[in-house]
Amino acid sequence: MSEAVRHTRVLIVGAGFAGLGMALQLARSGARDFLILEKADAVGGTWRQNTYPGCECDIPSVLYSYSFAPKADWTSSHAAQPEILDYLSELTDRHGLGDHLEFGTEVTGAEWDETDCRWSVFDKTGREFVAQYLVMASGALNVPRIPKLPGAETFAGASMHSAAWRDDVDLAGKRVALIGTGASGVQLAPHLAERAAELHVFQRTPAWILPRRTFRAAVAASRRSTLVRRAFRAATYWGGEALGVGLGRPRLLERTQARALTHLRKQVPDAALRDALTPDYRIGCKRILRSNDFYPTLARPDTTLVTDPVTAIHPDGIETADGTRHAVDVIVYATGFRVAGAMNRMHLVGRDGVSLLERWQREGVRTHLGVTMSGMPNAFFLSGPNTGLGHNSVIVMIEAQIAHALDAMRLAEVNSAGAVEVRADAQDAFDSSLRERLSRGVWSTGGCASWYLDARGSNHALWPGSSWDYRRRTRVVDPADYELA
Ligand code: N01
Repeated sequence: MSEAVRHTRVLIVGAGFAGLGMALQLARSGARDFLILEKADAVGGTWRQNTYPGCECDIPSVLYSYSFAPKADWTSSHAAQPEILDYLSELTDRHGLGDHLEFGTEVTGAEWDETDCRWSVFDKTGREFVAQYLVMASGALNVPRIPKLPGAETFAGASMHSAAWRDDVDLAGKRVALIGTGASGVQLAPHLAERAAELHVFQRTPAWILPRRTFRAAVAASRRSTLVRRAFRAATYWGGEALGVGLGRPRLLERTQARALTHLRKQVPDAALRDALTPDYRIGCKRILRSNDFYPTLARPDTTLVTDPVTAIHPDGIETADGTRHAVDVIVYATGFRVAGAMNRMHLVGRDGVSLLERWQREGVRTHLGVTMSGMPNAFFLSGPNTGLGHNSVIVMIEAQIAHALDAMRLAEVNSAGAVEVRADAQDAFDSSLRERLSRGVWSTGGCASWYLDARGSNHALWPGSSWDYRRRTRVVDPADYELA
């Protein structure tokens, strides 16, 4: 016999940073009727999933908690993964969010019921949930991308993706390959070198790397706001967030690039190695990384940087385009994620029975502020399209999205409406200005390939401005942008 349908006012998909933040804000407003469905058996999302050695927040910790649940006692200026996960677990416990959580529940789809103004949400086992509001907080970067390399399945040793770290694989005395030198790879490399007998780093494109500044970690509550403001300004202007706009700040671009080159020169005395590590595209085009120990790792005698492209995997190692076979015992893929991975696997059907993915394939990805979508009444997306940041704290963005979604719900409530939906013309106007700004930014003009761009070269990942700008635009829900029914 099938289980009874469960009804709730707000259904949140995902118990990571975004889903928990939304739940907490609902709880703080006095709401009790909400449910969080989480496919794993614990909270934390990205910070539960990524447990690789060296995993830490690459922006200052003071920017990595919600302003409505601030943490002032980080033990390090760049908090390590366990401490961030603890923050999320504590937040869950302290605010009684556990009562609203259902673990082991993988949402596979949702369908809008026009008559009742409700979402029917289905999980993998066929269970049904009915909700007035649907909040998608399933994360943007959580489906690992492992390149399809010929022979990969024949590899005799252990292999793993950075987001599926295996503690059971002992690296001591092993020859380890690290494929990928993005944000995860750069954090991993120093720790792999410490544990392994040999480390072979396979770099396809060198990253721009700035020194990692340390800030005071724990701060008195009274000083927190000053420190947050300072760290925020630093992350915005010197971490390069403004570079997203790119052409608007050419001097800043040059200065930041010069700082990165000085960092490289200071840390890598060997000219040939330095050449191999020097990017040939404009800074900001890919995520700017911060590290003080990646370059010194590559200078270690037991570490080799390989720049020839990987062409095949053999049972005993990796082959590169120059014909060399690199004998290794373990392969670590730090090769990134599929953008919007989890959401792209869900079957979301909005008004008039239209599937969101089919519509996006036909018309392109369009949203209003990355949070709401025409044809998807009462649905809100956290970390949705074009709300990622290349270089600053994504928590600031998520917080703004939560506030916007709650405001839209309030707009419906105060008008006794059953449904709130962004108007198609408001969405089109937002999309046009977004595309225009993106076309002028460094991601379109910087001369690099990156996960920010899809197969057609369109950027559906990042916000082309500062997070202040995003906060300003999302702060107030303009009733003229929304239709009530
Ligand atoms: O993934 P990436 P990531 N052969 O896509 C390379 C967030 N994050 O997991 O540049 C060889 O950036 C690829 O090369 P190329 C953050 O938003 C945050 O590192 O495409 N190499 C690149 O070097 C970040 O942006 C934190 O030429 C191959 C690497 O793999 C996002 O997660 C920490 C290859 C992938 O880099 C993703 O970062 C960590 C191949 N066939 C991550 N295919 C924080 O601290 C791919 N590569 C908040």
